[in-house]
Amino acid sequence: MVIAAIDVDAQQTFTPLCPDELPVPEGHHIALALNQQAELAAWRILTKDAHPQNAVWVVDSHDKMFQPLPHTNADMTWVKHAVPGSKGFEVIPGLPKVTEYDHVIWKGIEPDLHPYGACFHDLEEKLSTGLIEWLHHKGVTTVIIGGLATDYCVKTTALQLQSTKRFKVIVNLSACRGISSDTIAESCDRMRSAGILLASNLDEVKQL
Ligand code: VGL
Repeated sequence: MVIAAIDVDAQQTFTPLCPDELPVPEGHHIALALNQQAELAAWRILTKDAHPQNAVWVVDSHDKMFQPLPHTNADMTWVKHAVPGSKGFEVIPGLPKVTEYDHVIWKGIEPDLHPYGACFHDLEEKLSTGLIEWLHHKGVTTVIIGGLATDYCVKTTALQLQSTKRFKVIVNLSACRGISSDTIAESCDRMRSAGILLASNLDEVKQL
């Protein structure tokens, strides 16, 4: 068994440390759980949102979010977040430096793309980021996923990896936080029915 641990978008933009961006309640409290799951793994991967501030999906206030953007490769509007060079782009306190990871994926760098999953640059899932190929090349058999947010990028990354049928995919919920309890519950149902293993804590991860 070769395990990889993936820290999905564990960035300050998705925490209360950046209230004007996309704060996920308690998003800054997952560093310890991410570090602990990484101890089980041979490889540790970080994914980071990296968005230009003038992306096509950017709106200037939170109440204009979630508006559909038809005919684009961004499904809806969001406020500016995870702009390289800003505080929100940085990983949450307590995580290793970027250079200490074995592999890093930056996503959403193009102004007209807003992917959620870490495996593809586009929503149609045609342009691989290389993550699936990297894991395969390293002989990875099991991936343990944590990060932000459970109901968006964690869910989509887990579903993309699961659909390859190449890996056992475990989502460690103690190392994740999500935006709202309704969408977290829906996301968990969706992941479970896709065959993804959901663990509520590290002990459960070890038993899977
Ligand atoms: C995310 C909403 C918008 C995430 C990214 O990382 O889960 N959520 N952009």
